[in-house]
Amino acid sequence: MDCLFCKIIAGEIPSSKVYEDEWVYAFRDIAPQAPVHILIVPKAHIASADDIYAENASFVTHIFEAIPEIAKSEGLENGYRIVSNVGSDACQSVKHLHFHILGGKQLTDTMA
Ligand code: DGP
Repeated sequence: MDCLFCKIIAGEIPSSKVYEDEWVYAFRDIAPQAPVHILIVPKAHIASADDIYAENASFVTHIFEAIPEIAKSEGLENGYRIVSNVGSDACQSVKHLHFHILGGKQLTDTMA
């Protein structure tokens, strides 16, 4: 499968790793939009939040267990934002489920 994030998970494309376990991989976004901008992805190929089912939902559970650990290690004690773009209206550019973790500054109060 020709998936950029699958290749990053496999180490075929270099990335700045922040966190990894059996289920998830987290790395720094190549074009950060905040002082801390991390992407966290499931190690299984799930195209987007539209493709989460009972059979693969445990990957998402593990993502949300890892996020607070990552936020703590990045010093985001004042808060952070989690974003997942789904489909073209949301400008999803990589078709592998990912959650942006954004923080390290006062974020705007608008999201769209
Ligand atoms: P989205 O628009 O939600 O699909 O976000 C995709 C993000 O992926 C975008 O913020 C830029 C990031 N990105 C794209 N290619 C690479 C890459 O090769 N390496 C890293 N670290 N991030 C990438």
